[in-house]
Amino acid sequence: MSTSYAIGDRCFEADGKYLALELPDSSPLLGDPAALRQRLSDDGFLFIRGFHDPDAVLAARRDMLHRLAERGMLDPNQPESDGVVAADKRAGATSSVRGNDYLKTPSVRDVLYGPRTMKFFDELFGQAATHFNFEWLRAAPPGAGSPIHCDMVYMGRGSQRLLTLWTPFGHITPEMGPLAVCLNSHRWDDVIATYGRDDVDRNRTRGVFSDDPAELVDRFGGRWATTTFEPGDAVVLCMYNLHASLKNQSDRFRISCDTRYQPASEPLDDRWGGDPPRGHEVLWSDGVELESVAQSRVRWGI
Ligand SMILES: O=C(O)CCC(=O)C(=O)O
Ligand SMILES: [Fe+2]
Repeated sequence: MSTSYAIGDRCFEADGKYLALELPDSSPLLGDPAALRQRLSDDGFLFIRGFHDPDAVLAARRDMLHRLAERGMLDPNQPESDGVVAADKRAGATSSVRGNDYLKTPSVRDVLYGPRTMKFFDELFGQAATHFNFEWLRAAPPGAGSPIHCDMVYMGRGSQRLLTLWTPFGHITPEMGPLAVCLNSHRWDDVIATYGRDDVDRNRTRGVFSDDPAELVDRFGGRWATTTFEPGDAVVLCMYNLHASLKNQSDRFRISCDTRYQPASEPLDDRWGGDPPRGHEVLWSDGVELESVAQSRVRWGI
């Protein structure tokens, strides 16, 4: 087991100044929407063990692994249930959220949009909830990791009460590159008032706030935090929480999905509501030139 983890190109020791391998656990608040709302506003996220039915999550995982195996993505000499990536699929693979529709099985949708999940958001919003029609499904191979961002810049044209749900499909250790949240980042007003007002398609950016995870600790006073996730666990994120993922240092796919929920009565960002959803008009176009993070930082003045 390695005790050093990476976000982007920076390595951090476990449970040091930069990275905690522990997330505050909000599961005891389940069933108390007012307390959950308060915790979400205080912390910028909720980590809830047993959010989903673990058996349903494992059934969906089995279906996805089977489809990955059918496509030759898994090592045929290892148990399919381990999700070990085929040797010839490791190098240069990405964890793109596009082209993954074949993994979005009915069992996956049942977990993400079934009655248990929708009831949670109905109660949290205090009114009927709805969801986007796009699932950011990630089968992240060895070496992959997500950059530092908040979600607002990708989906901010509709309801401002939008929330993200990050669902790990299986047992995900820190070695496997899970979601990492930056504690306190939802309170950084200067960041929210500049970077947080961007729209990746309008501003032609990748949506990344910084390429240096240490900067968020040393300069802004945050701390990165993640944990070992079990089937059934989930994280609810507010739109201004800065997060990333650790780099996947294992030989397995890290399979997770992020989905979005909002009050049904509020407008939906028109990129994500259609069937099929339109998606990013600029970010996902071929050949567009995007502003670098360094250029964006000058524009934001931070
Ligand atoms: O799973 C990841 O790598 C990133 C997740 C994320 O950005 C999100 O849930 O909004
Ligand atoms: Fe995100």
